[in-house]
Amino acid sequence: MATYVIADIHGEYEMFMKMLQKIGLGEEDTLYVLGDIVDRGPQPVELLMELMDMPNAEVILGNHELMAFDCLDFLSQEITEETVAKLSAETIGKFRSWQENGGGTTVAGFRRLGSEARGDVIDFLKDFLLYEELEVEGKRFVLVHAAPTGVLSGKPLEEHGPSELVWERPDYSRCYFPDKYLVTGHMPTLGIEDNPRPGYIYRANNHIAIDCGACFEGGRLACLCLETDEEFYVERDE
Ligand SMILES: [Mn+2]
Repeated sequence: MATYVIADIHGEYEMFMKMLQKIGLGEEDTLYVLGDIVDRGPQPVELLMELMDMPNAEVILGNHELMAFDCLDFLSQEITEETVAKLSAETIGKFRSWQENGGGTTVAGFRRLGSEARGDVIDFLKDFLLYEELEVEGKRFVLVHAAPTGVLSGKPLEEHGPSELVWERPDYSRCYFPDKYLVTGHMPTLGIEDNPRPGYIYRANNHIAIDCGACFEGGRLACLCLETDEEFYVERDE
């Protein structure tokens, strides 16, 4: 029985399937997906459908799911005079900023689905966890997409709302939880200053950063086993 964490797959369905093979995920194992499943890469909706069918996958919200969710509900409606009239400046603004952040592949995949499957995708997105706390082999972990904004100023983790957990880049020079490891995605380790191994899992001050930039040139998909601390990687051209 092993516990794995992965993050920021961003539509890289093929790389994800290779990773499942590589770690040999069994029925007794659990895979936590720390958000940003959708957008950027070529097959985000296929990836969502795959995860939906995996009984041992636990999905945690990312900023890209948050952006998608706001818009997909609207997109799945029939286009009528009434729905067009409801197209507020706010909705249009949200849609535009999502598209500027790589939402195109998610919209394309969503459009290919029938109405029942669209409903299933939206229901699935509604059920994403905001974060998870775990104890594995005596070590405690907080799994969350990005930095919990208020923790450093004393706000309890459980009082954070969705948008307070998915946007902020962690400050790796500070320790958020002295007695727990903070495992996050969101910030590709390619871009972490002073990272001796850009593009691989990064550790400092009880942080474990696992977004290794699967959808970016020079990046790869990473997965970490919490029991053994073993790191697994799938290269972009593997
Ligand atoms: Mn993110």
